[in-house]
Amino acid sequence: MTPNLSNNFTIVSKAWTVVVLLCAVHFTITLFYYILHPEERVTFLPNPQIPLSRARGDALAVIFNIMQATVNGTESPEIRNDELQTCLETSPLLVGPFQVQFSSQVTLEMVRQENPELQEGGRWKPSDCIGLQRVAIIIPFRHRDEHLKYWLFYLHPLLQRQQLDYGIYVIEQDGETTFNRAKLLNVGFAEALKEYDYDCLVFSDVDIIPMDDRNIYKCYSQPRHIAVSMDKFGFRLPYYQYFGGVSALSKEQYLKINGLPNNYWGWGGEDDDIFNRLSIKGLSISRPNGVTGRCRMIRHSRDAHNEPNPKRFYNIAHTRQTMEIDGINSLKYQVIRIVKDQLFTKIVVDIGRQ
Ligand code: BGN
Repeated sequence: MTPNLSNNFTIVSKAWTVVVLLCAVHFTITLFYYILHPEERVTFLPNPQIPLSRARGDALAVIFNIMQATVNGTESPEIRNDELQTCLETSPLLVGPFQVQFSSQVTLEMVRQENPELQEGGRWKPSDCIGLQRVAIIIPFRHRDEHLKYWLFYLHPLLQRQQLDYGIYVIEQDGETTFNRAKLLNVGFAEALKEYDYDCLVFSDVDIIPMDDRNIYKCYSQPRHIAVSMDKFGFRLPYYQYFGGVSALSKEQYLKINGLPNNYWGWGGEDDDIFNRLSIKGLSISRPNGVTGRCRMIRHSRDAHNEPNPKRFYNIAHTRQTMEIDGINSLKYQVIRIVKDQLFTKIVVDIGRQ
């Protein structure tokens, strides 16, 4: 190598060393600043309402979690309850319409594994914000385990994306006496409220699955009809007053109408009675639009011991006379047993007979 070239090489090599040292100093200062000024960090983060672990592909979030753990001296940064803010009015986790099909093999064990965050009894609430409402989902039930599997498979993830503080209550009618849907729903109201201070009750048939998570399973200023656009009815309301399938009432709305009727034994009419109660008390019905409100119903043959109720026509013509004496204020039942599963609370109940 000529002396000139050798000199040039030494100068370039020294310059590089200086550049590398400067970068190291800059990185160290930035790192210290980042650790010592946590308040400056949030601006770099995705929406704080999105659980950081779930904001898939966000490497910054992962680094943030690790650094936060280092600063706090803990492995997993727990957010204290008194520091939580109410979740956003519209959950950022919603995906909109999704596929619902009943052909795939679903097992309860699979659903349990896919929902590891569930508390015993099918309870869940967001960990990074306060759920908008405390919602008890009440499902009247008998001999429909096959349907319940699908319901849990689709609804648990949906309710979590909706960021609700919720619990699932399956109310099973004991014995083989004629089925009474509305009375079971009343039992669900009474039992769920013994457990937690729910402010909203969603009454859902076990065979109805929503197809869009923007159809929120919560309460509104007016009673909410949720199953407004079912495949079974050609994705439209069968009639304007229809309030069946899935509907939501706040505790106040429910008490204002003295709960639901107890005297509809067999299929049909109890949902029309509830509609009558609401309109007699001057309440109106709130509904999602026909696209957001799309639902699938699991096809099945008619259940045994749930024949069409011949008294339903007479009953719905007399709601005004019966509603004050028949409802939550006259409810009588006997709890046979309570089963706490990871996915739901099942309450087996003797509600008597017609
Ligand atoms: C109606 C039933 C409802 C049922 C809907 C949809 C009655 C009362 C007498 C007219 N009402 O006819 O209970 O939810 O169909 O299936 O039968």
